Amino acid sequence: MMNINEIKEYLQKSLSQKRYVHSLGVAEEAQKLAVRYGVDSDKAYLAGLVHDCAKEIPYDTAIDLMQNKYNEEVDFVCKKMPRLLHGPLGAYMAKSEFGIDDEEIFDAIKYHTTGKADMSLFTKIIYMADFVEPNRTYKDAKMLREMTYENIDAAIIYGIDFTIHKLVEDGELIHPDTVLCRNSLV
Ligand code: DGI
Ligand code: FE
Ligand code: FE
Repeated sequence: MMNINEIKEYLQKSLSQKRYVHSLGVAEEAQKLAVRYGVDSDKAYLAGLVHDCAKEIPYDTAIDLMQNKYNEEVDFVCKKMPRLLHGPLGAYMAKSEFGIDDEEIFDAIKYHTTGKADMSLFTKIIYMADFVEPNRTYKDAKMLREMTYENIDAAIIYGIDFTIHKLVEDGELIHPDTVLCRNSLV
């Protein structure tokens, strides 16, 4: 496995400055949430750091890598909304590029955008750290950050409802995992 500094160097080269700063923010928020909820905080930092490693790969490359390098089917919604692919693709890349061989980290990166039914506490932490890291400045960020430390399930429902509202407003497709995630928590 690459060490943390090597991973940071790699990310600095492959992400915009803004996205890199976001990744550091997610790493730190995930670390704190891990302490709060009693899961491995070094592992949470690492997962947060790399969660968006595939974010700036062009969509046609992302689809090609998923299908032909990692032998994963790309579902209908992801074909129509290819930005959703950076989660699953990032999970594979964290393994193959950084040598991070850990099922919990793989799952957390894979589902960090949509969520999924019955998420592990570790996966929930990465999902919410992405939502409330310190560089997020939307109106409810502070409130949602506090909610995340108090009741992470309630915070996830709040976040998903916010996302679904926005998707409906914009006329976009809702991924089945987004719905399954919400249903499993409501
Ligand atoms: O990568 P980030 O910007 O840090 O955050 P993210 O991975 O959570 O991605 C957020 C984007 O993903 C946001 O524009 C909403 C979108 N998204 C989340 N769930 C769904 C979705 N887009 C579609 N089309 N369908 C979903 O179910
Ligand atoms: Fe993301
Ligand atoms: Fe992110």
